[in-house]
Amino acid sequence: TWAHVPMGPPDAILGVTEAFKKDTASHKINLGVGAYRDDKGKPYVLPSVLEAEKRITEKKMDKEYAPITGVASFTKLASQLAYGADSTDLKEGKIAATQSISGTGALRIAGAFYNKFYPNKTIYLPSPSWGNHTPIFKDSGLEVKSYRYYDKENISLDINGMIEDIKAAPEGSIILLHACAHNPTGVDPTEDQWRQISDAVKSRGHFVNFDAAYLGFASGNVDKDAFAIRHFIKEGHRIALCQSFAKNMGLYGERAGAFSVMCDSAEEAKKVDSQIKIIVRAMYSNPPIHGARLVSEVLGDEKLNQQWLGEVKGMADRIISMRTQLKNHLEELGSKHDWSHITSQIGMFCFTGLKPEQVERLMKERSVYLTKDGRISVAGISSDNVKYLAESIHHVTKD
Ligand code: PLP
Ligand code: TYF
Repeated sequence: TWAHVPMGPPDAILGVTEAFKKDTASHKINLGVGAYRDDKGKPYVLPSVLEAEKRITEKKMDKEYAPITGVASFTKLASQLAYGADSTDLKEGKIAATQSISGTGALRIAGAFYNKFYPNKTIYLPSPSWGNHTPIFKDSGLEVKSYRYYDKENISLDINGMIEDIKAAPEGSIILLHACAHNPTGVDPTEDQWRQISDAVKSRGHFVNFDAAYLGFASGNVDKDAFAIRHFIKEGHRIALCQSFAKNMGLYGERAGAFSVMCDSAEEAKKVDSQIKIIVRAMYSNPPIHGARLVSEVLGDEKLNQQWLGEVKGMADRIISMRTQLKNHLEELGSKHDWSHITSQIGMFCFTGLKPEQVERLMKERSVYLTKDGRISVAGISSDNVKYLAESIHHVTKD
């Protein structure tokens, strides 16, 4: 029956882990997937999350289905985190929010919602963007196009190209913006550049969907990382937002996320909410409860919330420290290249500028695994492997 089914290619990012697992070298390093590791290279369960888990267990809660749009306390707190606890739109009930199967699920609901209800079916992604964006939106029935984002030459934001492309897109297009810690480049607009982007979007009447998978991870401060989202709202944009708690709360496999749509009135939000329910019902009926309960417990308790903020900052700071060490080692080794982008980029990833042949050599000759585009997950670097990594990068870039 299935003989005609062709073999599909592996996921460009998760495929790197497959190759890494097959390597028997003891000094091998996996810098492919963006998952946080502690300085011993181990997955990290946040102590605030462990405490929340303990409290939830003690409550002996039932395992009944959540409503279609998820655990209500979770969506409320997730929205407050992004929009600000003092957001008037939130208080006035103008934001329709639903729990989602992490960030990916939020993006998929967004795609389905736009395909059904937004008149313009084209979504513009930054070039480059997270590898899953294109398949998610194509699968949702949208047309996917891109706007210039990354300037390879100068290893920086191509702000002029970006503004030009946003202005050239047909009026009322959907523009996807990474709220902070752009994946894969680690290059974010400055606050002043965000203002320019907001103006350009407004001048063409575009609709913005923010993807916020790293709130807190860019700077260690959630409010700072939510600047773009809140600035756009202040400027009168009616945005939509896809949130993930995979990274900032370390809840990867728990799949806790949210999709929210800002409406003109509470009445409009109720109608949007009713349609999101119809979309969700047909896709998976209702979301998993455990991760949402964890987030809700952490964000809803003043002390735990403070503790969590400290832990997010701890993760962000370790990543920043690894960037500095990697760059210093490369300089000490006498590398003639300019590696300043390693420390100027932010978030979990560093877009090294390594060419596909060099990436290939890193994997083959040094057992250092990363994606073909030269992106490394800085979270995979530790005090124990940073020197070896610098030597390896120097080895493939010195001539
Ligand atoms: N969006 C971006 C930009 C990401 O980097 C990721 C990966 O973490 C996601 C969305 C969604 O990931 P998840 O579905 O694990 O929350
Ligand atoms: O970019 C990353 O590495 C993360 C994790 O299919 C990820 O966003 C990667 C690939 C994928 C799902 C998540």
